[in-house]
Amino acid sequence: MKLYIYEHCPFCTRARLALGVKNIPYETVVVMEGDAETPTRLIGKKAVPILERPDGSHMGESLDIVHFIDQLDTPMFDGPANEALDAWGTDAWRLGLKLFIPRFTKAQFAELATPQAREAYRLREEKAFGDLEALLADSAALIAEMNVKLKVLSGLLGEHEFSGISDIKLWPILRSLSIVKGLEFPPAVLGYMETIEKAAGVNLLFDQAM
Ligand SMILES: N[C@@H](CCC(=O)N[C@@H](CS)C(=O)NCC(=O)O)C(=O)O
Repeated sequence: MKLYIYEHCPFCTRARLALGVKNIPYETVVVMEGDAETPTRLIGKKAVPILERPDGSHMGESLDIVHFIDQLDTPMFDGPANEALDAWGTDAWRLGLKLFIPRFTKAQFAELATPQAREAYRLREEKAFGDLEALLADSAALIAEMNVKLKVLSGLLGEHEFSGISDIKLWPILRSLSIVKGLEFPPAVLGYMETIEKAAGVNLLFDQAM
């Protein structure tokens, strides 16, 4: 199977995570930012992730892809959600975006490998989030706020291990946050992030934290 992605995209990470922890072989195809033609040809709109199924057809929507992947062998993600983790993710998402989006526009990702692609991405995010430099200038306050939330998450995680759909939603948010220098990931949160990184074969972004 082929998975069309942007490397930075948290929704794409959900699908990569599901394939990785289920040990299902797949090929990734990075769609360049600014390339509307490829996704539109495959699913009729400009969005990733896109899965090419074994029969050659294509599907979008990360959670639909995860569900499809899950049904290919013994299901892992069809149990009850962890409502506390889901609620944490919903609450942390808006603040998280303000931290990781401006950094993503400056980071090293294959979909940003040309100046045109990087500019297309910067413009897309500027349209959605406003002045990205102003968000970066506000980092200290945003980081302090997120550090409080990470402590709360640490209490929720405790001894929790990867067990289902709530992890498929939570881990990509934490991966995205790993590009933010100055965030303090409590040991329980960091352990969770690193264990899943190894199990799924999807990299965290600490090596390019800024
Ligand atoms: N609901 C979709 C959301 C996917 C999504 O928003 N993907 C972003 C990338 S992170 C995207 O493709 N944006 C449109 C664009 O590139 O213009 C899903 O869960 O798959």
